[in-house]
Formats: sequence, C-alpha cells, structure tokens
Amino acid sequence: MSNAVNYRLKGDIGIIEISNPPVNATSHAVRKGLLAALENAEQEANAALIVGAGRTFIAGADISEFGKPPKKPGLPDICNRIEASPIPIVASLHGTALGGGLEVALAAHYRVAVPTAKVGLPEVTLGIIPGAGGTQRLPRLIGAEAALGIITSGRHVPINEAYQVGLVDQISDGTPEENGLAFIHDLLSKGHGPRPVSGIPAPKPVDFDAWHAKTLKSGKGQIAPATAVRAVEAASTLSFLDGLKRERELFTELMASPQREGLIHAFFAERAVSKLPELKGIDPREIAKVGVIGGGTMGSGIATACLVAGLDITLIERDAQSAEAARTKVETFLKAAIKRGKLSEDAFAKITSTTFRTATEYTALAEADLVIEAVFEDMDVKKSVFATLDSICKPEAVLATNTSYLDVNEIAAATSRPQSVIGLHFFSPAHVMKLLEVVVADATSAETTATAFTFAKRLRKTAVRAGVCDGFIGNRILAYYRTALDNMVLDGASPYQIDKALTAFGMAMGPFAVSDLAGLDIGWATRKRKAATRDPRARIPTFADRLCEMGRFGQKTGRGFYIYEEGKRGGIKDPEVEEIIAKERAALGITPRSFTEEDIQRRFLGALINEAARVLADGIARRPLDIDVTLLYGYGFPRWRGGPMKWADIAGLSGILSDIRTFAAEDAYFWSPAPLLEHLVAEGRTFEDLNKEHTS
Ligand code: 3H9
Repeated sequence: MSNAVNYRLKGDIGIIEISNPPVNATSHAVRKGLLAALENAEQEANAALIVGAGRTFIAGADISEFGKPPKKPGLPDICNRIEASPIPIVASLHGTALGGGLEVALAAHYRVAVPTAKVGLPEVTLGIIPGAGGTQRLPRLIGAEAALGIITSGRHVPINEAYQVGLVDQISDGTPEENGLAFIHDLLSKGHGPRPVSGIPAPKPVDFDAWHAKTLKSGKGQIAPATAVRAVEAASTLSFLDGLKRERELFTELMASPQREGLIHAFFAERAVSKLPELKGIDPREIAKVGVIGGGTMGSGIATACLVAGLDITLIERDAQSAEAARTKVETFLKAAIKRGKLSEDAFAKITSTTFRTATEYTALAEADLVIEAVFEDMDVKKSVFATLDSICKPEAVLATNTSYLDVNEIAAATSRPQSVIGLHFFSPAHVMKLLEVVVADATSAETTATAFTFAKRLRKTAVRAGVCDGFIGNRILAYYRTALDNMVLDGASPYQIDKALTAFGMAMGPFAVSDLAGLDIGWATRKRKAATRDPRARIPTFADRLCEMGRFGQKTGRGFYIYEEGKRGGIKDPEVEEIIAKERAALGITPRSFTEEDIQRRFLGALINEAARVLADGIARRPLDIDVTLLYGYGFPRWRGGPMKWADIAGLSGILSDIRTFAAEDAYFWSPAPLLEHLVAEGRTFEDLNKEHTS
C-alpha cells in the first residue's frame, strides 16, 4: 500500500486514511492507495470509513497533474468503485472537501462532517467541470437547482447549508474518525447497507437553457460555468451511465482549453508571488499596533482593512475636524463590511470602542510597530512626514509609504533608517481590493520585506514584490498601454469603442470608464508634472486635457468620458465628448481612420506586453508571474486568460512582436520593441521559461 493512504482495521470497520499533505489531493499515489485499501476493507470489514489525515479531508484532484498524460486508475473509476462496494462506505469530512474530494464523498454511501467543514465543487474556477461524477451525483442528491448553484459558482459551501439541502447526513463535534465510527456503528446496528447516490432517481429538470444563458453572460467570456450547466442537464435527461459519459466528454474538452491553462496558471501564480528566496529563514517583526497617516479615501480604506484584520489602529489627521471626518469614513466602511459578512456587530463595537482611535499629533505613533503614510502625493510633503516619523517612532518600527509612483529610495533617504522603509502600495478601495504592491527600495532589509509580506497575509491581501520606478509594476504598465489607447483615440477610435473592445476581451471595465472612476484630474496632474521632461516625440492626449479644463473629472463631477446620472449604475455615452475629440484631431491635423475590435485589442495587448517585458528586464518585477498577479488583482485583467504574460505565451510571442514591429511603422518612438521580448522570440523561449528559471 502507498504511504499516501493508510489502512487499518478497527473492530469490524476498515479505516482508510488519505495522507497526502498539504491538502490530501488525489494524486496518482492516493488513487492507487485508495483502490488497494478498499479491496482490503471489502475482504475483512463490515463497513469502511474514509477520512483525511491532517488539516483537511481532500481538497480535490492534484492540480499539478493537469495537462500531463493521465495515469490509471483515474478518479472517476475510483469513485465508481467506491459506490459499487458491497459494504457501506462512509466519508467523514473536516476542513474542506472540494472538487474530486467531494466527488469521493458523494461516491461514498453516507457523509458526516464536523461543524467547521466546507464542501464545494470549485472546478469551474480552474476552467473545468467536475470530472469524477460530481455533476451527476450532486443533482441526484440535492436537486438540479441547488446543484447548479453550487457547481456554476464553485463556491465553498458552509456545512450547515450543505446539511440543509441533504448533501451530508449528519454534523457532529469530535474528530473525523470518532464521528465516522459512531455513525457506522449506528448504521450497522440498524442493519443499513450501502446506499448509492446513482440509485436515486434522476433530478427533475429545470430551465437549463435559461441557466445556461445566465451563466454564460455572467462568465464574461469564461466558458466552464456554462458548460457545467449542460453536464447537470445530462443528469436530468440521460441515464446515470450516459450522464457520466457526457460529463467526461465536456470535462475532456475543457481540460484541453487555453482557459484551463490560464486559470491553473493563475492558481499557482497567486501562491508563488509571496515565495521570495531572499526571505527564506528570515523572521518578520511582530505587528500589532499600526499607525495610518492621512484619513482620505486611501488612508481610511487602509485603516479599515487593518481593523477588520484585528489590528490596533491610530489614524493621524491634521486637525480635529479632519480626524472626525476620517472616523466617520472608517465607520461607514466598517458598516459596509458588516453587510458583506466580513465583520460581526460585536467586532464592530470592539473596534470603535477600543482598537480604533484618531489623533492629530505624530507623537501618538511612538509605540506603533508599523506606520503607513497615505498623504498627498508630493515628494516634499512625504519627506517631511518621514523625517518626523524617524524622530518619533521606535527603532524597530517599519515605516511604509503608500505612494503610487514616487521614488521610495528618496523617501527612505529622509530618515536615518532606510533599512526599515518600504512601499506598501494599496489599491483603491483599500479595504476591498486584494492587491498590495510591496515596493522594496535599495536599502530595505529582508526583515522589513518579510514583515510587509506577513502583514499582507494578515490583511488577506495578495502581495507582489516590486522594485522602485515611476509607477512600480502595475501603474507603469498601465501608463504605457493607456498611451497606446489614447493614441488610438487621436487617430480615430472612440473611447466607447475601445472600452467595448476591451471588455469583450474580458477586462473587468473599459479603461476610459476606469479613468472616470479614478478621476480624470489624476492623469491631468501627471501630464502636467511630466510636461517638462517629456520626449518631444511623445504624443499628448489633448482631448483629455480639454475635458478636465471643462471640469469633467469623471464620476465625482457627474461627467467625464461618460455622463453619470444620479441613481444609475454605469455611465452613458456623450456625443459632446466625441465632438471635442474630433475638434482636437482637426487641430492636430489628423485625418481619423477606423479601428476594428481586433485592431484595438492587438494594440492594447502589444503595448501591455512590450512594457511588461521592460519591467521584467529592469528587475522591477522579478518574474512574469508577478506581473500576471498584479494585473489580475489590481487592473481587472481576465483571470481565465491567466494574466497578460500567460496570455502572451499562449497567443505566441513572435506574433506579438511582429504586431509591435508593424505598429512601429506608424510611431517608431512609442512602439520600439522591448529587447527582452526580441531575445525571447529569437531564442524560441517563453515567459513561462523565465518563471521556471526563478523557481528552479
Ligand atoms: C478537481 O478536483 C477535478 C475533479 O473534479 C476531476 C478529476 C478527474 N492540487 O491554497 P493553499 C497546494 S480540480 C495540488 O496555500 P489554504 C497549493 O498549491 C481541484 N496542490 O492553502 C499550496 O502549495 P504550496 C478542485 C494543491 O489553506 C498548498 O497546497 N479543488 C491543491 O489557503 C496549500 O494551499 C480545488 O480547486 C490541489 N488540488 O487553502 C481546491 N490544492 O504550499 C484548490 C492546494 O506549494 N485548493 N494545493 O504553495 C484550494 O482552494 C485551497 O488550497 C484550499 C486550502 C482551500 C484547499
């Protein structure tokens, strides 16, 4: 028997324990072990219990085996074999029973669980559907409607809810083994035998076409959830065996899709971002008390994120009135967190009475373990804040700036302890957005960096390491692709057409709608700041300046590229904007030309990948996967495409380079190809090869 599965006889019950840390995924060794253990149990036991060793039952199939040649026995065979067993089989769940793990439990004849367990079929989040009978057994057990809700969302279902719909038979305190054994003793004493789910009549049909249409629409280009609807439909309309066949066909199709490749890349990339070789063995500093300077939207959002994570917060504002306004803002954010189920009423009461306070003097930060500055984006202001912090904070405190583009080295130099200074670039709204760029300056110590990563984890944020440059990873790449889009507007495309083309590609929002949300005045200020040093060959989106001159700053003023009407979600197109753009083109002597959706997407992606390659070559991002995670979590790049670098690998780097060279014929300055991209193409290598170089 393999070490991945332990088998022993306890009385007349065979105990089959999956032991494949960290999450008991059903690797080849587990599948072989399960089969052998089952055969043993059937020979000598009156019933068998399947449990997981360690922190969880089974979190699913082993994702790292996907894309490789399958090895027998497959999980569907194992599940069918479990269900067909002549002795009753009970699965006792704890931790998570997900994907193939839940499918094993569904193949068992009975299911018990501890109160903290969660179950789910999250396969669609990986670009596939359940492939070991989940789409056929779950609807039989709980009905098509409830099964569709679980399978198409991929969500982790709390065990109480699972119990209420009949997915598990009993919830008990105690260890999984105790729970399972007690259940089996009861079962045997009542003379109950095997109870295969496949024997339950087919679920009543629901309006599968409506489910399919709805799921396809909300998938925004992602196909797995809608495909899952068709698999569940098969449970209603076909025999169990034919349904299994249909599930396999659909599963196999998706397994071969680029969406599966992209989503699985995203799964591993988001776990790899926090693994930095230089932090191995480095202990982070303790963080309990945090100071936040500035109570604007960003500072208040940061304070909220920290408070929800249970940290003690002192927020500094310049006067009592601003401090009170910040307190109100934070309380509003916290109340919204209660509504979203992220915070309890009790925790809110505790936060507002004890762990959150505002102050107007920096001396209130003397005991802070970490201070995050979120004041106005001005180098002189920031330097003076850091000089003050240096004189007040305890020597072991970490001093962080939330700047989105300023030079963190220069800020660190304003202190006598640059080793303790780091950038923590939050994304707005900071209590909601999951991305945190950890900007490591030249003198930042490994201990400070390790502390920042641990802090991010505490906040349940995904932290990406970035180096110092204007815009770090994300905003630097954004500025470049945004220029490509603005140039297209100058040349004849409308902002609305561009937004439509890029949401069709899968971006969460169109870039012009995003600018309206962020405020057009931000880009305007940046253009003014850079005007003196701008290369004369660079083109200027004067149409955006005209909008700002008219006070059209976006959502906050009711007008930007779009018009925002009170009480309505999203903006509507404004013909006046098109007129302003047309006038600017005429003033610049540009004859407008037309762009297709594909033209727009190719330019957007060409620019994004070109600048991303430079960001890599400059060491601002160490690995392509760091860029993927940044764009996925902070910029609305579609997860099912894996991130821009993964998308580029799948699309083919030589095609992208050839696009860039073609565009260079129109504007050689902007479209000069990144040398790294040229090298990769010349050597026939990919971004994934660079990821591997950094992890091997
Ligand atoms: C499936 O089951 C298909 C079947 O229907 C059909 C088959 C025919 N495989 O997330 P963590 C690793 S599809 C391999 O940091 P947490 C993970 O990479 C599968 N490895 O912990 C990490 O490794 P490292 C359906 C896996 O406590 C380590 O385990 N199942 C797998 O925050 C710890 O993970 C899913 O989609 C796996 N299945 O969260 C569930 N899962 O330490 C996917 C994890 O080297 N997993 N690893 O970085 C999860 O959602 C979370 O891992 C879980 C734990 C909630 C379980």
